[in-house]
Amino acid sequence: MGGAKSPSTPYTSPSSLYDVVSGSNGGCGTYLCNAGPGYDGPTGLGTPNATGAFGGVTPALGTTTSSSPSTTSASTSTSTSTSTSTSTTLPPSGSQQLVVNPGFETGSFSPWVIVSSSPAPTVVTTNPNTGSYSALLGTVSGTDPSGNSTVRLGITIPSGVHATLSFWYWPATADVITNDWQEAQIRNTSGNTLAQVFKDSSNSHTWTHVTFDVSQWAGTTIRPWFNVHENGNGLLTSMYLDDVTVTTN
Ligand SMILES: [Ca+2]
Ligand SMILES: [Ca+2]
Repeated sequence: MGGAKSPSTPYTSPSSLYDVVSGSNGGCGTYLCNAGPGYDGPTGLGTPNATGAFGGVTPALGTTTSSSPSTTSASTSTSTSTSTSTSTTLPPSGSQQLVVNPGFETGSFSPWVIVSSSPAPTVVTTNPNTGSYSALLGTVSGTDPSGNSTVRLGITIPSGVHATLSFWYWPATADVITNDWQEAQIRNTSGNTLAQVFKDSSNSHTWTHVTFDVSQWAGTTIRPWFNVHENGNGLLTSMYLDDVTVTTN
């Protein structure tokens, strides 16, 4: 499982919360009394959708604004008083998680795109960071191919927002970085590299968290791109990948 989650984790996991978007418990006419999309006084960020907002598994994808069981003007009416809520620091409103199938919990890649297949990337159950599945790039046993094992996303970031790429990887290698490596890049829709997020030849056998600010590409479509390169010398390299999100605020 992943490491400790910060208190801000729920704000970065809107897909894990059933946002309560309607209802009112008073007449003050502001977010303090009226539920609405995103954060508001009566309902906060919403009711949990499983435990994803707190670091666990997030089964639902994208924003969830309806079909919540037992939401709730009644249960929230006692949670808000003007004396306490006026001191609340408001989180960013309208936060959105843009990656579909971020943790491979469908058991397959779609809508991820397999770019290179030496060897073919696979969705596996042997080493998840959260949930039951993760993606495996590169080779953990057998023959060392010469080539790349690569997957990517295509993410359109809305204009004018701040956005952060977040992912976890678990690397292993018996080789050196001049031969084999694990890496992530941001590419454009032509396949050109916009940024190298990380490049390593690590044998840490540890789930490692990476965040990367992608705000500069707001209003465009980017391709978060993940690769393991091997050189065919018999010394294997691999990387498990999980919980890949792009969150706006
Ligand atoms: Ca997973
Ligand atoms: Ca090698």
